[in-house]
Amino acid sequence: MRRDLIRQLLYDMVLARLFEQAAAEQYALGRIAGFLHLYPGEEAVAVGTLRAADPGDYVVSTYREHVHALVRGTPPEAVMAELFGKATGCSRGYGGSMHLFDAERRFLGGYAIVGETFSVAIGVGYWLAMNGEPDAVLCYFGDGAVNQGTFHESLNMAALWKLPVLFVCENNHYQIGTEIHRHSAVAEVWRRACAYGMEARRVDGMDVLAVHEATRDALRHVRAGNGPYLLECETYRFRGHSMADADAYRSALELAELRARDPVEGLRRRALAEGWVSEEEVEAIETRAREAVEAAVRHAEQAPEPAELHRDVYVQPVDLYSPEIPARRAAR
Ligand SMILES: Cc1ncc(C[n+]2csc(CCOP(=O)(O)OP(=O)(O)O)c2C)c(N)n1
Ligand SMILES: [Mg+2]
Repeated sequence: MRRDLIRQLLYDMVLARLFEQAAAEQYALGRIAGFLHLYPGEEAVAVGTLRAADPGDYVVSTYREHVHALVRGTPPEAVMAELFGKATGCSRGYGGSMHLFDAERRFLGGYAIVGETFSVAIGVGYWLAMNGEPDAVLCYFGDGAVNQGTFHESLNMAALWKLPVLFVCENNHYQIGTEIHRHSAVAEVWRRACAYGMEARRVDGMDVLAVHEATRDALRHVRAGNGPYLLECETYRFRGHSMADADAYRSALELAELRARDPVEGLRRRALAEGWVSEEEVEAIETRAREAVEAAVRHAEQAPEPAELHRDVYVQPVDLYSPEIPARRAAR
């Protein structure tokens, strides 16, 4: 195993975990508005797939996409500032948590609509195929998206026209509070690709090395002109669906069993046991990641608001805290 790759994966995994923990804290402090969907438990999927991709490949992700942007290389400052809605965010503060965008790194979003990523990805794939470009598209989606019409329509077109798209299912077994076997007649997502004559497989999404290897194989298939591929990564989220979710639909036993398979801890343990990294190297990696997240939060706190937030938007300025408001309401 290449030691530099292991160190990179470990850094990405630790950074992902710490970044999301910091985002949860900042949300609780009221500095992040709107919905916030976090990734702890699922890190091996974004890290394993994106570290196996080439920098020229395009990425289309869902609303649970902070880690995808980070692994792609968007600076943590630019991601955190976007969550804060600040001008230095990667979408200049206009997008927020669900709409990260970084054209320079071919990170094409951040989509809040379930099933929206498929049609964007096949559009890019079509363009790549038409122009004979060597790049591929990585298209992320949750288990909850596979009963949307766009899933089937896009898989059909991608297979028919042999588009260079790698469909990556982040199967965390839940669509908000609904477990997959309650919403899907066929709960093994990878098997659905067979209906379109598409190559597919399932991989342990809690094991970053397994995800990395499976992605390399899948992308080799795609780049060779064989058409699209569907990779189902079986994973689990450790937190609620979003910060607004009380997470009351899972048993403590279920959570405890899956937390015991923590993908960040798993990689750290294995890398040490195999002698791929030393204790000192792990410590240095963790320190570097912690400092990067702290710097990102400091940056986001101090960054300016988007200058043009209210331009072209009709607003009737109202001071909600004015003593006149309750008086006006009472008079109505
Ligand atoms: C078309 C559409 N319907 C409903 C919603 C509301 N919604 C937001 S997330 C979500 C669950 C999606 O679950 P899944 O695809 O498994 O992704 P996960 O959140 O588990 O990563 C739903 C139903 C939406 N955003 N878009
Ligand atoms: Mg899900």
